Amino acid sequence: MMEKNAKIYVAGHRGLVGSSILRALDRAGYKNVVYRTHKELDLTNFEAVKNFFDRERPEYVFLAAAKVGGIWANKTHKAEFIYENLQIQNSVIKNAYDYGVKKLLFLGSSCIYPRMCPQPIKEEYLLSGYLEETNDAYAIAKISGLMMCRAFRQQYGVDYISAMPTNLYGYNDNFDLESSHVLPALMRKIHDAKENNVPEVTVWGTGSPLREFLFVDDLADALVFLMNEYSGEEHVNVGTGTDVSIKELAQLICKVVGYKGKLVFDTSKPDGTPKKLLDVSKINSLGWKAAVSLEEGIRKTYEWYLQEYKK
Ligand code: GFB
Repeated sequence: MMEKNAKIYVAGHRGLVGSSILRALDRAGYKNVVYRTHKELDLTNFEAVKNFFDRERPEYVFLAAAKVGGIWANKTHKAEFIYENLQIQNSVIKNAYDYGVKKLLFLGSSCIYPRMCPQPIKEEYLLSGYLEETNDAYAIAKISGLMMCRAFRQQYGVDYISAMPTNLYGYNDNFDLESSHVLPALMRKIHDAKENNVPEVTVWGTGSPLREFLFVDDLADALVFLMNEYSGEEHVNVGTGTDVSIKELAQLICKVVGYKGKLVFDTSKPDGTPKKLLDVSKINSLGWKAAVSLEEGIRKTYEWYLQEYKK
């Protein structure tokens, strides 16, 4: 268990995941949390990260900093995705080791698994086939981070663990239409269409791909839970165990937003992986389950979008 006064570093605290981890730690009574903005600390700079660890000496690290994006950003900015993520991981994981961090949690993504692997996806399917082409550079970086934690654990005996979340959404998400993931992109498009009385909304791809969506506050609870309860070499999937088609997702967002127009599908845009549903029996058997339904999570996110994002 992390002691309540332990010094905890959350890397990436302004992002979707990191900001949610801060809230979860606060709820759980952890008050000695350190973080830096990107401007204050460039995590791709090994020396800067070394100085930070030397000065702050955190005891626990949540590595939630990463360059992330949706299918289009991943497909068109592969160099940045592989370079920046490898640099961030190398800097943080190695310095955590050099400065005696007690425990580190690395965050991956469900796109690390082979494109056509059996569903639902068990942890053991990692590296059993070819990756999805639209996000292979990002996936290789994330697999390297996971492997680095495993290698450090094997060689040095340190307690570094990895969690693999499914597609995430929630407060502080990226709503930029080019670089975001599907859920915030569709929320923004559907909201704008409603506001401007536009009769139709364009959805990328065929609408048939299946995706599993986890509300980010559920993820953060799972991460604090894993930090306290799990200590193993194998990574742990974090998801809800159910998926929906992109068309069904779009229809659900229309319902929450109150939009009555038509959905049209732009098949010149990629579908990506046909199905990506995590097997969550491992984390469930450890004692954690997702609590927020997709409709409830979309409602909460839309309320946040109306109040906060629009500001
Ligand atoms: O969320 P998304 O960008 O990422 O797209 P992936 C999921 C599906 O939604 C794809 C479709 O089939 C998209 O074509 N889609 C429909 C849209 N309309 C839109 C839209 O307006 N914007 C976006 N972005 N998609 C990413 C990976 O894959 O998932 C990352 O590239 C990472 O590496 C992340 O793993 C979680 O689920 O396809």
